[in-house]
Amino acid sequence: MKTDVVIIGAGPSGLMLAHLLHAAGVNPIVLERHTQEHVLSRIRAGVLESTTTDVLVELGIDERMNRESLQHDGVVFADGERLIRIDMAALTGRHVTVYGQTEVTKDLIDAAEDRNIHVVWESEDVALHNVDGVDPHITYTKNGKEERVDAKLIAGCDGFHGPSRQVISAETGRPFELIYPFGWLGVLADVPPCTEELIYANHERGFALASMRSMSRSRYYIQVPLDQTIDDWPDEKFWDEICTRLGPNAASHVTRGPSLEKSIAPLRSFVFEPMNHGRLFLAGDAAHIVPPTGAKGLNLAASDIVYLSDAMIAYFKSGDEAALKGYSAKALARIWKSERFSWYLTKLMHRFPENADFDRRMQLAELDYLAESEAMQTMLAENYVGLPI
Ligand code: FAS
Ligand code: PHB
Repeated sequence: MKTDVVIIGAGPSGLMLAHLLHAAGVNPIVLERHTQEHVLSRIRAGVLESTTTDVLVELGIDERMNRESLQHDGVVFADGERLIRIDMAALTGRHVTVYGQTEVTKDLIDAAEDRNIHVVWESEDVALHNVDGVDPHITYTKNGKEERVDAKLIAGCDGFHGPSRQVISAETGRPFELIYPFGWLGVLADVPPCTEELIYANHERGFALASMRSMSRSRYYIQVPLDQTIDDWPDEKFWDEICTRLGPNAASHVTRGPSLEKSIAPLRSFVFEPMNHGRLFLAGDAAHIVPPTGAKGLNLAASDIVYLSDAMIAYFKSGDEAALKGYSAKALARIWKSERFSWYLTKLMHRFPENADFDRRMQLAELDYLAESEAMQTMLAENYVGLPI
């Protein structure tokens, strides 16, 4: 088979790219190792920048999001004593949208079926060949039969553990990585949220986050040591801990209930440079990872895809390769600024095992400054709603 673009991975990156290319008359094929059900079972991001919602609006896939999402004009930071609300709308004129990644992915999948975008689910043993040669192509196995797709361009949208980044040699590309000495235990529960806007808490026992998917479904997180598992956290113990860390004001509004999903995710900051090699272009988690503290992961994937789809469409429409050549540098400029913000918030809001008492005082002084300084609140707000694309 021959096609314009092979996209590896049907997560948000791969699906957004497939839709944008298809809408421009470029012919993509998406290869996804798992089933739709498996992809939709992953509980991940919850906060969307306008970078991401604008893609869904442009594609006309925003109807359910407009109906079911929540608009948040502010975000709250807690230091164990008080709640510090950052009025993002007043400071930046912008807001964030609360609509789970699962819902975004479902809308993209449903629309791909309606628009006959070619997605091959359960494509196994995906391998990339000659990405910098004369015949770049992909092989994979489907129902036990080996297939080959020759493509003009290849998009590596296969996440942190996918094969795309692996084909770029150490002589050609390099990683930058920081691994944090803790993880996030996340719980999803069909109970009303304890707050109307997200609360990020820095408590002496550790970080906590009160988020949501709707006004009847809550998403909570607590920082946990890396040697713990979900078996260490039965529901009641989790509810007790989240109430302690959020502080008495928020805790008084927490509704307890059975967990629908409970998982622990490790935290890392990771960037791979460059994001291209030959006819292969990386996007999303295949090229970078942020700690979820800044709610940037999914939104960075969206900005990569806006840049990459524009560049690919220019190439197929006019043969112009300039934007393809400039893709990596352009995407990395925004990626590194979001990496900084996510790293900064993670350092500010978590207890680090080696944290001396002095470090804790530095965190509390920073939060004290946040409470008093419009300049610092504006810095935080403009990063949280999303830097310009
Ligand atoms: P994804 O990982 O979502 O998708 C990659 C796709 O490629 C997957 O469907 C995978 O099955 C497929 N694939 C992999 N290998 C393949 C192969 N060999 N062949 C074919 N297909 C292959 N971000 C936030 O903003 N907030 C959060 O709270 C948050 N929480 C997260 C929790 C976890 C546990 C993880 C892992 C990530 C979290 N993220 C969060 C980040 C997350 O939302 C990502 O940024 C987002 O999924 C990026 O989308 P993709 O780049 O499409 O990568
Ligand atoms: C979520 O709702 O899953 C969520 C929200 C904000 C974050 C991280 C996760 O920073």
